[in-house]
Amino acid sequence: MSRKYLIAGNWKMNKTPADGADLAKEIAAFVTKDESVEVVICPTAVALDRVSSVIEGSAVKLGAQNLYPKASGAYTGEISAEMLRAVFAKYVVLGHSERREYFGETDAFVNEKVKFSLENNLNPILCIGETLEQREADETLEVNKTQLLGGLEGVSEEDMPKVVIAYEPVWAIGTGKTATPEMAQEVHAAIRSELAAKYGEAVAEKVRILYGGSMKPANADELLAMKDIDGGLIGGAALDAKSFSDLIASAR
Ligand code: 3PY
Repeated sequence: MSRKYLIAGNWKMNKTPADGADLAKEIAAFVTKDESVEVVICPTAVALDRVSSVIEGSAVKLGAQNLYPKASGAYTGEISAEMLRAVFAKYVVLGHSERREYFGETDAFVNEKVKFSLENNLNPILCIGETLEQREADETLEVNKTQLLGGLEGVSEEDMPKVVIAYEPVWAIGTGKTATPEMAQEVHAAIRSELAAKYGEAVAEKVRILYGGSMKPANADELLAMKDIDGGLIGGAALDAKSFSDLIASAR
């Protein structure tokens, strides 16, 4: 497989800038310059600048947790792509289920953000995933297909290698429950085949599909062993240097 594993820490609304800087320092010390795994950390907006300074010159990359799809202006509380680039962010998490659930983000809005991030040289990590109710109603593949294709509407074939997909079953987020490797692989394979149908096999083979939802050192090896799982978008286990470095080690 030619895809490089990606381990991305989604810190959510945790860590002050000072605490984030301490954690980033520990992570940067662990990640080597010739790292076989791509490592990204996504602090809160107020910690981005400080964390960026700490990881400067290391192999750790910076990601943001959101952006607003307009260049600038009267959008109180929002953050632009230019601001993210100014702190050297490379990635941006978009469409996380928490944003869909608590902030009413729709596929159409997530799609605007995905396109805007690509136009502004930021790599989107597009999150998709079904709820427990949807899984129990046997709608898993359909729901993920709708969110995937909705989020990628109008994204060109040339841009696709810059896009990362994160499959995060909502019922496995913050619950301690994880999809079994086989359950996750089934959805990852379906995502890749949707990508192949839309963009062709060669493009689909290049796109990294991360698993998210209570990925931790105890289950990472078996998840990462699956053919179509190319890394993880990590929640709680990314907040601790030891568990995050164990996850990186699992991906090496
Ligand atoms: C989790 O693992 O809890 C996540 O939501 C990662 O984004």
